[in-house]
Amino acid sequence: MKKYAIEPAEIRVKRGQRVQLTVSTLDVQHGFSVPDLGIKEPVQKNKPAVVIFKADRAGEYPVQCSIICGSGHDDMHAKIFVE
Ligand SMILES: [Cu+2]
Repeated sequence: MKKYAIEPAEIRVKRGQRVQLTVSTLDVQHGFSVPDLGIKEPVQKNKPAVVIFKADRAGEYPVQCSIICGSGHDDMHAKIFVE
């Protein structure tokens, strides 16, 4: 994560599979949030967040930044595709 983007913008995973993501920030603190999966983890500089989840339903899950990080905060989006 960085001001103001989440990369990669598309993450594809398999339904029913345990997924582990390591999320880091290139600048300030951000928050890795996937509301539909119940994920909300602060991501601090030099302290990557490890997020583990399993999605049982196929579909698109929006990812956003949950910590106000500046003027472009609302532009921080990505999507998890569960296939
Ligand atoms: Cu942010």
